[in-house]
Amino acid sequence: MSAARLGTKAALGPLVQAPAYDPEQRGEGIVHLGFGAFHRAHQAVYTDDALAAAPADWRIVGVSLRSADIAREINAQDARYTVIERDASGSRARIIGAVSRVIAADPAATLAALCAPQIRIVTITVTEKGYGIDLASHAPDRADPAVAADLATPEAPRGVLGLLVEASRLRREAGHLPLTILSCDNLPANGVVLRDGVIGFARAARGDALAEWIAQTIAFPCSMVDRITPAPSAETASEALRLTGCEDRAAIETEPFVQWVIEDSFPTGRPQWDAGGALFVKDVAGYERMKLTMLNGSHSMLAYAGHLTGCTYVRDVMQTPALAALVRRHMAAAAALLDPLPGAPFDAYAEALAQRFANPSIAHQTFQIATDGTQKLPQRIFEPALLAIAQGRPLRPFAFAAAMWMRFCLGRQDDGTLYELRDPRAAQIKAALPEQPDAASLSAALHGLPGLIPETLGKNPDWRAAIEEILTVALEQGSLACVEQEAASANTYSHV
Ligand code: CS2
Repeated sequence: MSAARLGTKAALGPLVQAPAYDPEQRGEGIVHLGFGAFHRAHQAVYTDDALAAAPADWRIVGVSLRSADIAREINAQDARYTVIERDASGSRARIIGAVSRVIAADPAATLAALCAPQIRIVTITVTEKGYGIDLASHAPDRADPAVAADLATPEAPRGVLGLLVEASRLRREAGHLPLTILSCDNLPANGVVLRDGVIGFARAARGDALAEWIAQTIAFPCSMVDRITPAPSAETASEALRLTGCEDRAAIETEPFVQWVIEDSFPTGRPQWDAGGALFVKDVAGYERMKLTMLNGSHSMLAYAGHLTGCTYVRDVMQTPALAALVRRHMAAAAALLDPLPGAPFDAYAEALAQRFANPSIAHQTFQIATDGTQKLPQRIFEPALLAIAQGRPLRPFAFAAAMWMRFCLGRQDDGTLYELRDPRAAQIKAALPEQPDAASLSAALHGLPGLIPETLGKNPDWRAAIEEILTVALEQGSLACVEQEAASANTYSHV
């Protein structure tokens, strides 16, 4: 007999943690844009804890902006899904009740949800590229197709900025409470970036009055989010079945660790996310820099170096001594640039990160992390590199990460195996690549991409020399030799 589908009526296995409240008795209060695995493993879990702690109306209306699949599957399960936490000690399953329904790639229904009077918060996980904001100037990126379309027809928006601005306009007209808009993506000062993008879009699409009203009325708190969540696989679904006894086509797997640091600026109220361990602070910047440069920075480095040397998963990287040493070197170099953070010693943080990366039960693909390098490297690698130059600290670890990305951009492993370059600027990268790349021509071509590598960094002779030296070894002796030589000399360089 086939197993029952997960839902309000499904019988659960004895070891599963079910919602500690009656989800159907809680109303909606949040719209979430970008209903992917990370949201299901992170903000939705915190909201589930908040709903269990206090009887308030904060269930989430999920919005899947691009695909209809997840909405169809999860709505068929009364929006219930399984979160599986995995580590070396085993797997634990929990059913989340915090989501009320999911809207599938339907802009009109999304706008209607954003305008509903009971909604007070919009949370967002759309990845770095999903906002349509130029990250250097914080202006709406008119080359982004959704931004361009929404500027032409602001009354029928489909992109993030267009939806937020039109919803703000309509709510203002209707006299509803303004929304609080909370970005949960890995961007530095994510709330500030989003605020500037939304105000810029409002000014361009609707004029100064709406832009000013948004600037005066709407809060855009910054937040730092963290939970390593691989894309769910067929194994995730079979593990969910084993643990819950139910078929679940929206299950996700993740690590036990979870962290959320949020700027406490919610004029129209918020869930008790602190019940799930969220930390509300005045200023998120220190936490954000620590996470972006130590975790995400070393992640990007190991993704490129790992993929090129045949490590499919992050855990494989941590089993490879040379790569693991480079991960630790990178974290130490990033930590050295940070202002001290009370209560968060960076060496302990680095040690915990190394343990998390090594989690043998999490299959986090290096290729997944390697996507969208042009959107990730500025805040993860280039900004810390500039800081290292300014402070006279080691530059080499950041140059190594950048060189590995450049080598990765060639789209082939040392044995000739080809892979796809997944990046919104992939076409530009390919067009810029030299036909017969050597270290100098490859580095020059990628330094020439407009607006990517900061000019002061690109003009720094130490940076350029380090990148060319690393690329020369990678291209002439192979990626593995390059990684091994880099690790062998790491002690020397760490004092440069
Ligand atoms: C990763 C992040 O894919 C990536 O670029 O670095 O998604 C990382 O796993 C999360 O930020 C962890 O919180």
